[in-house]
Amino acid sequence: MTIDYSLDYSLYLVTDRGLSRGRTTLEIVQAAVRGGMTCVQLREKTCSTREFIEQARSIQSFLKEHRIPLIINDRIDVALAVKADGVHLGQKDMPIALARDILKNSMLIGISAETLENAVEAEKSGADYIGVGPIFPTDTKADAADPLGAEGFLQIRKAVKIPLVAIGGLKKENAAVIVRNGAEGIAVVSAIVSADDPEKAARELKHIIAQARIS
Ligand code: TZP
Ligand code: MG
Repeated sequence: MTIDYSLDYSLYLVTDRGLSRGRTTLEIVQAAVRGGMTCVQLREKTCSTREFIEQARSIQSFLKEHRIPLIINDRIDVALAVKADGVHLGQKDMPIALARDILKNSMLIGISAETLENAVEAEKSGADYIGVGPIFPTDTKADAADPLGAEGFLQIRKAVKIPLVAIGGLKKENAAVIVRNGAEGIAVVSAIVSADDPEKAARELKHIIAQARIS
């Protein structure tokens, strides 16, 4: 896939306006970038197509200045329209083969995996990375599958080679074990989006990730 800057999944922010306590997506993203966030997925589950595009545009120039990839959740049309760096697809979204046919190598494709089988299949189908989760219990996603736990994540790590971004209930207290179990990235919603101080939350998580990599 062609993207002009190097991909660093280390601290992957997934947005959620409903949880951001009145702060705009741009405010959350700017704070998270100051704290060391490396990749962002814009996740808009309820708004109109037009508003989704406006949300993407509201953060895109800032992200470009900071060479941070913008990944769009679910919507290939929105990703194409705003020339995002990637799209993230769940198990019920467009099948990756069709998505790749449309996107060719113009964009990253990330796939959500809730099971080992999902992850193996995603790798076989040519995903650029896999979002694995939920790892721990979470209130953020209403229809989340059963948590995989650190051990379930490790089994997936042993089965696939492409980058894995762990998601679901991740926070300061439990991120290190997942990094040590081989995650390229830690993805969070509430730990940053709902934090009193999103910049500090991002900085602390980034530090924990860096420490876990060398321990
Ligand atoms: N996919 C699996 S769990 C999840 C998503 C989008 C939500 C993660 O949110 P949080 O607040 O980081 O637990
Ligand atoms: Mg989806």
